Amino acid sequence: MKKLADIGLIGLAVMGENLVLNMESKGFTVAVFNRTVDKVDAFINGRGKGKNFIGAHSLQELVASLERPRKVMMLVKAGQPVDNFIEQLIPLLEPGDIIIDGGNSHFPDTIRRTKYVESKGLLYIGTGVSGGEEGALKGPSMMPGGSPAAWPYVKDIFQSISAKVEDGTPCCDWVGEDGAGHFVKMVHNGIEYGDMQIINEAYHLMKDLLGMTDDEQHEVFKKWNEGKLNSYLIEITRDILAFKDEDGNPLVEKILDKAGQKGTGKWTVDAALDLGIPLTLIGESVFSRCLSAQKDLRVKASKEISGTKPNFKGDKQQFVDDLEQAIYASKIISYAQGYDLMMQAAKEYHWNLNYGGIALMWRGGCIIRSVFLGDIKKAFDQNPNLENLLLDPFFKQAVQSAQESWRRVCATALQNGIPVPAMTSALCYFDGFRSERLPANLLQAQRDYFGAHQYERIDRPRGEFFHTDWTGHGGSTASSTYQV
Ligand code: 2AM
Repeated sequence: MKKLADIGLIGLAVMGENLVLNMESKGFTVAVFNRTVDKVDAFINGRGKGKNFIGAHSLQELVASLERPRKVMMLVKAGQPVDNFIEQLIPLLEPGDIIIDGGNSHFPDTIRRTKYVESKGLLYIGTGVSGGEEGALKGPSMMPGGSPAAWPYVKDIFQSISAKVEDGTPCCDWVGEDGAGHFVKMVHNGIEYGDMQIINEAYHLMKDLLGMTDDEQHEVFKKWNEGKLNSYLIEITRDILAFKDEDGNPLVEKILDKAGQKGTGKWTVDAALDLGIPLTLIGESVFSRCLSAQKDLRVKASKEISGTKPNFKGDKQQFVDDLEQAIYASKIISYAQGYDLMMQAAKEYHWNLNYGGIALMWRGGCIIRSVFLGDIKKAFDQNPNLENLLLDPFFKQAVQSAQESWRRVCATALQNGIPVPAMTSALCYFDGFRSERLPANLLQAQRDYFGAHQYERIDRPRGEFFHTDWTGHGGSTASSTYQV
C-alpha cells in the first residue's frame, strides 16, 4: 500500500462508501473521514477491510495523508455542511490543492463556492454524480465543473471510476466553469422527471383507455426496449409491470398514486423561468407530481365532477404503435428543451459547455441512460453550433415521421378525458416552434392597450417601438416612438 493517498473523501454514507470502494478497486489509495468518526473505523474494519484505505480521525489527519496537490472530495449532505467543511479545510490546505463537492448541491452555491475557494488560492470542483448507490459502486455518470485547472489532476480518477459506453468511452468529461457541472446534473434530473412522466402517460393510456393488463403492458415495454426507446427507464418499467405482490397480483397497482419529489425538477424549472426558456415538458412533469400529491382533494373531486369517460373504438395495436412514436417525439422535445436551457445558461454564466460530451456523460451510468443519447452526441458532433436539437437533420426527420401518430395519441387522449400533459405540451411546443407567426401580435396590442407597453411593427425596422391611443382618450400618452 502507498504511504500517501491519491484522494481523500469526507462522508461515509452509502454513496461515499460505494464511491471510495469503486476508486480503490481501480487501483487508487483513498483516505477517508466522516463527521461521526466511529464510522471511519467501522468502514476500515468492515467493507474496507484489507483494502487500500487510510482511515483518518480528523481533517488534519486526512489532509496529512494526501499526495500533493491534495484532492479532498466531500460527499456530505448538501447545504451548510458543505460550506462548513470548506471553511475547515481552507486553513489546512496549500495553494493548488483541490476541494471537490460530489453531493447534490444547487448550482448557484457551486458558483459561489468556486469563486470563494479560488480567492483563497485553492481549486474547486463541483461534480454531479448520478446513478444512485449502485452507480457509485459500479460506475456512475459524472459531470464535473469548477476550476478548469483542477481537471487534469482528477481526470484519471474520475474517468476510471465512471460508467463506460460500449466502446469504452467514459461517461465523465469536463463540463465547464464553476457551477456548470452541478447545473448539468440538475438538468439531467429535470429530464429524468420528463422521461418518467411521458412513460407514465403511456401506461395511463394503455391501462384506462385500452384496458390492457399489466402483463400485456409488460410485453409492450419489453418490445419498446428492443427498439429506439431502449433505455433504463423503459427497462425498469417493463420489470415493474411484471412484478407480482404476494397474492400474485401486480404490486404496482397497489401503490398509492401520490408522487414525491426532492426538488431537483423544481430547480430545473426555476432556472428555466429565470432564463426565459420554454421548458414546458419538464414543467408539466413537476406539476403533474404536484397534482398527484393532492390525492384527497382529487378523491373528493372525482365524486363530484363528472366528465368524459374513456371509450376507445379504434384499433388497439395501431394505438400502441402510435404510442411508441408519441413517446419518442415527446422525448425529443424534452431533450431539445433541456439543451435549450443549457445553451442559455452557458451564455448567461459564461460557460463553454461541451454539448456532445454531455450527451455522452448521460449515455451510461445514470437514470436517463439510453440509446437515444448516442444520437444527440452525433448531432452535436456534426454541428457543434447547433441552435436547437429540432434543427438537426436526424431529429427533424424523426419528429416529422412520428408526427401523425403523436397527434392521434394526444387527440384521442383529450377526447377520452385522460390527462397527458407532457405529450400534449410537447406537441404544442413543437407547433409553436415551427410557426413563423404566433398570436403574440394580439398579446402585444393588449399590453399596449392597458399598460402602454409598446410594440414593434412588421412593416418597420426591428427595435423601433410604437404606442397607440387605442381608446381615443389616451391624452398625452398617445402614440410615441423611441429607439432602444
Ligand atoms: P454523519 O455520518 O456524521 O451523519 C450523508 O448524510 C453524509 O453527510 C454523512 O457522512 C453525514 O455524516 C454527513 N453530514 C450530514 N450532515 C452533516 C453536517 N451537518 N455536518 C457534517 N457532516 C454532515
